[in-house]
Amino acid sequence: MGIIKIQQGDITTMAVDAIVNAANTTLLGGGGVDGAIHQAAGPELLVACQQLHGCATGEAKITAGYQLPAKYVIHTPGPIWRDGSQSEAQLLHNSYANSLALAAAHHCRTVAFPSISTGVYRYPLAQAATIALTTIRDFLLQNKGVQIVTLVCFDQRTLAAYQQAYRDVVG
Ligand code: AR6
Repeated sequence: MGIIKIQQGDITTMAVDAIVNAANTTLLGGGGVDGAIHQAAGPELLVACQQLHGCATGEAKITAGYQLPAKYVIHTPGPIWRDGSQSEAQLLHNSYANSLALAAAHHCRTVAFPSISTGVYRYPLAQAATIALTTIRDFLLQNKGVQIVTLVCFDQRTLAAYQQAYRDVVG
């Protein structure tokens, strides 16, 4: 089984095979981690994203990392939280699972995620962390390609939520 790591930091500095971007369905950039990734990768990333013609919520698409230390960026729009009855949990699961499947298909051994949907998209943090950890754990139990998945938490509150979910889900 692979390893799950949780750390505080800036995902744009991660020297891994792939970082995941909490994008929107246009894939044309935005604020938050999406803006930070585009800024650090340089303008070629936007040009590459323009060729992808968007992405449905919960799906994932891949580009190169350009000026980032990461080789690839995997772009996935997570769900916008409404009231929990709009398939938000399934869609957030899909974002993690489809990103990991795409990483494995591109022979990535190391993958880093931000906390998808818990910023501008307002997904409740503890619930999102549990879905993230459960989906990543289940993927690593079955998949022999991806070896290390790092959850990069931008702030202390997010770090604490993912550490708690790790204790609950992984043990
Ligand atoms: N490294 C790691 N995590 C970060 C970074 C960073 N450099 N910057 C912010 N975060 P958000 P969402 C954290 O809002 O909720 C964009 O405009 C942030 O603190 O970036 O999925 C897109 O274009 C939070 O914990 O993503 C979409 O329109 C987490 O990343 C929309 O926001 C996610 O917050 C997506 O919203």
